[in-house]
Amino acid sequence: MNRILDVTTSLLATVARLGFGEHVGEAGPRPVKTLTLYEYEGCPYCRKVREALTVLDLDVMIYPCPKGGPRYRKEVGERGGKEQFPYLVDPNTGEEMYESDDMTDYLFRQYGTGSRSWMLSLPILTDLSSFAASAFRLAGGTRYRAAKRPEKPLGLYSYEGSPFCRIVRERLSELELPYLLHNVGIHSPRRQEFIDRSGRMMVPYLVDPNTGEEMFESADICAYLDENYLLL
Ligand SMILES: N[C@@H](CCC(=O)N[C@@H](CS)C(=O)NCC(=O)O)C(=O)O
Repeated sequence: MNRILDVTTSLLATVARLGFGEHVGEAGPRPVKTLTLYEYEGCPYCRKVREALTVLDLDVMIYPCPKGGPRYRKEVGERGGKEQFPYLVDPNTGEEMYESDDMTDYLFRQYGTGSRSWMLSLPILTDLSSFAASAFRLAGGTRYRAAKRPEKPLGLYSYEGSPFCRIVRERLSELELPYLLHNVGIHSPRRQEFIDRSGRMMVPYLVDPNTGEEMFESADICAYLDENYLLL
């Protein structure tokens, strides 16, 4: 896709959700172990859960499950009984669940201050606006493209509402590359730690422990991922 169109449609996806998933909200207790989410970027229900994770300032291990993906879809079928996404695993409580609304409810109760944000609670409109966001992106991140499996999961500093981060998450999703998603939304207290590591506050920022590469710039990151993992 042409770069200007790519960024514009990604911005429109953020606007469709009124910028929700850009700022962190009030956080509650912090999990000791990292949560796991099976999802794919074009799925409107998965977006709601990722938004909640940004607002609650939580890291999450992402296993992308694009359509046609040979790896993690099966895993969900084996764990929960069906290949439906998103699927959340919380090793801190032993909870595993389908249903995005149950997940956002659970996350705000467990790691927030109780009730979930109104942007995730509007009857019809929440889902409709998330579908609109996916439509602006022509369901980017939905279809698997054959890729090498990395030995170690990658790392991505990101936040849900960033148009540039979305472009990278879509590519990670299409290539079915597992990654630790470090959410550093606006006003996240963890931003300083990120700046100490990377030198400045800018996302997306990719960390690849398989090659030792670390980099900013969504276009460069996508090119890097294609070059290192895409199988032609
Ligand atoms: N009510 C469920 C709906 C989930 C759902 O329909 N997910 C779709 C993706 S958007 C799915 O898993 N489709 C099967 C597939 O992708 O193979 C929720 O909110 O989590």
